[in-house]
Amino acid sequence: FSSASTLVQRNPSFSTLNSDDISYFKGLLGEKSVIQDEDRLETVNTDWMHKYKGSSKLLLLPRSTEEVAQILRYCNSRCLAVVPQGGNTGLVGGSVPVFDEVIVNVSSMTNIISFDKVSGILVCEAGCILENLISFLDNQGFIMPLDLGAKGSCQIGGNVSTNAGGLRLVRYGSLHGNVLGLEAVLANGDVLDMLGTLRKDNTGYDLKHLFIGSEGSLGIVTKVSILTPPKLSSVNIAFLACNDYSSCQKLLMEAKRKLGEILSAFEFLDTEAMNLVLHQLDGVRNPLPASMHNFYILIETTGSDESYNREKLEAFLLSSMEGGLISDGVLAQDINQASSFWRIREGVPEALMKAGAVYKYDLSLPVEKMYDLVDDMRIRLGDLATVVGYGHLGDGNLHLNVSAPEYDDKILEQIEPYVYEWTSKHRGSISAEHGLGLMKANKIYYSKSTETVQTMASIKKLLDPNGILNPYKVLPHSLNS
Ligand code: FAD
Ligand code: 2HG
Ligand code: ZN
Repeated sequence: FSSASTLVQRNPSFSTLNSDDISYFKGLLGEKSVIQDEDRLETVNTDWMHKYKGSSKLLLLPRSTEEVAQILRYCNSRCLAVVPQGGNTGLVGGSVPVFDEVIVNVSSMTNIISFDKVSGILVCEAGCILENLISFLDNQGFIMPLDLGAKGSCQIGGNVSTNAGGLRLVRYGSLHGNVLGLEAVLANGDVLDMLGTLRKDNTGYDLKHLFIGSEGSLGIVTKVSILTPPKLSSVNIAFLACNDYSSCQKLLMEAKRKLGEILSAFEFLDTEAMNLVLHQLDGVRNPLPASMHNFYILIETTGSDESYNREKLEAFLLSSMEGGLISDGVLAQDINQASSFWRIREGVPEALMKAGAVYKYDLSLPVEKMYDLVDDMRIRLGDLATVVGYGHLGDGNLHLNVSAPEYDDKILEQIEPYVYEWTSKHRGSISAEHGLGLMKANKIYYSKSTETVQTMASIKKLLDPNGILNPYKVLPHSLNS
């Protein structure tokens, strides 16, 4: 575990929970939604990686926006710090308390408020689990514009608050484009109704964007309005091998040009990532077993005409094979094979977890340079650890993971600040899609200018003057209280 106290000091202006507070919350929410049970608290105090651990004594489960508003109004007046938590699948230590913050989870808010079949606009409460929304929409003939490996646990409110990217961004773009509106509760309990369902609305500042990706530091998201694309009948998936990174890059350029509008995912993993998945996860096999390849690419196409799309994809694969860009490949023949390909790519985080200690870096970098960093890290770390590179190549997003039997300061010293400096030098982002959380709050300057960070801190002060919402996260600790 990362010991919170070595990273940051508890803000002394925050109060400590007392029995009057507990009585207040029980009166407001009822006994069942005020959780003090030790086992449940242990779970919600610990993040998905088992790397960050807080010591909260209270989990609150509001059922309505009004309850969220009353909780925050009370916490603000008492100066009690709060961590908004969703599915707790975040990977940067943002979703768990650092000290004794009160955890607020909108997991009981799971209503679908409306779905407009003409426009594809879905309005729902923030506690809806992503996979449930995917199933709901599937029945209506639509899909979510985002998909990620954590879909079975993450909540749409958490997705919006992290501005999650995921596996379909290359086709549908980010949540800044797809979220049409939201409702959020500010630290003082004020409810901001920005729950628009319009594609176009230029009436003043578009404040919803502040909440998309602000990781619970500006308000609790309670409702979301999201534009969903129709489900198209033809989906094809190819699992391909490339000998070198330069071929992966060229393949991406070709895919954008030749597959064009039907391209819906372009993901990659290197041989180390593939090895981990094969060794750590049950029932996974390499679809290209003839030999180990240096890189694997998963390409998905989605379109409305099966024969046209299949022809297009097959022609692309043939020309890529003839041009020497791919050394081997297989097209999924049925839905089971398709999901087995996805299982390999989506299984990498789980395989890394099972392998032991893991250091995660989620970087946006120019595609051309991206894999040089993985090579550099291998040289720096030698036998100390296994360096794994994979991610959303189509979006220029590298997931650099360093896996070792256990956490070791010697390893960390070889990685940081080297990775951040490297990224900054290439004008990349030190957080492409996972956020800053606790892990990278102090690293923000590698990707943002001083003036920009100051402006962020002013906005935080305006919306949350006591700094009760997700303290110690996102903004550098010097500006966070
Ligand atoms: P949590 O982890 O609970 O919280 C994340 C942050 O959002 C915290 O700062 C929290 O305070 C805040 N928050 C949560 N709910 C609310 C709310 N209602 N209001 C205000 N703030 C809130 N991420 C990607 O971007 N792309 C991926 O492809 C991807 N794949 C993943 C695969 C696996 C196996 C795992 C474990 C994680 C993956 N993630 C990915 C990271 C993670 O799933 C996402 O960040 C996700 O959006 C978090 O949602 P959550 O509901 O679990 O939020
Ligand atoms: C993914 O794309 C997730 O699989 C997790 O964003 C990335 O674990 C990681 O580094
Ligand atoms: Zn990812």
